[in-house]
Amino acid sequence: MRESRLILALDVYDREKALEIAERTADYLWAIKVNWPLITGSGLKIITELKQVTGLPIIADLKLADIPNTNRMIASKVFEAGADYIIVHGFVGRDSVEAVMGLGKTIIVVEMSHPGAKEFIQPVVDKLIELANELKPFGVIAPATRPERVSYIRSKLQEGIKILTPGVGAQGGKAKNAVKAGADYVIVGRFIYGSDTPREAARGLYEEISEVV
Ligand code: NUP
Repeated sequence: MRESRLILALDVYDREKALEIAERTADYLWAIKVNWPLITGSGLKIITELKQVTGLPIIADLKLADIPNTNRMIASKVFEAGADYIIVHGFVGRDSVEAVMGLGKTIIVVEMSHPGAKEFIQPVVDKLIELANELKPFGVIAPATRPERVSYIRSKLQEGIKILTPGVGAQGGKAKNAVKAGADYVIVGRFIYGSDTPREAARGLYEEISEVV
């Protein structure tokens, strides 16, 4: 089986439900992304449990956007819990991002997938790409809802920095189009965890992506 490029966004509150969906879908995933809904619902220890149950890398999508000291304090607990990657906002400035990068593998948001991203984030995307090119994080977040923006970001981003794209399924984006535009990984939540058959939903996406890579 080809290495997966699919990341499950496990945005449920409930611990048991999260573990069950993770176990069912793990075969088709590259990683599992946890966000505030699951952390506020089940506690930080869910990161450790998900790792134990699936053996997959865990991405903590906290979109940290604070001063360096606070970012560092939060990130150190999250890495201690077993997270392999953490997502941070770039717009707060280089020092806040660097504080996190010193602790573990980091993913910087350069453009978000929702319509509101056009208001404040899209206009500064070039600066955020520049920041990423200088700091060389593991990856950046770009919108699967706007494949043309993924292509643009890919054209400006240094080789080797991965592009992770949320916005497939519930937000209207297509996995195939995001990958064709240059995404290395596709992040999918509701389309998988909201399905009656999450394993089948994950398998379908895995196969769709495999057709274009
Ligand atoms: O720009 C972003 N868009 C986005 O949807 C950055 C994100 N991190 N996300 C997250 O990806 C969002 O918070 C959710 O966890 C996931 C997408 O979920 P869904 O729309 O596939 O259900």
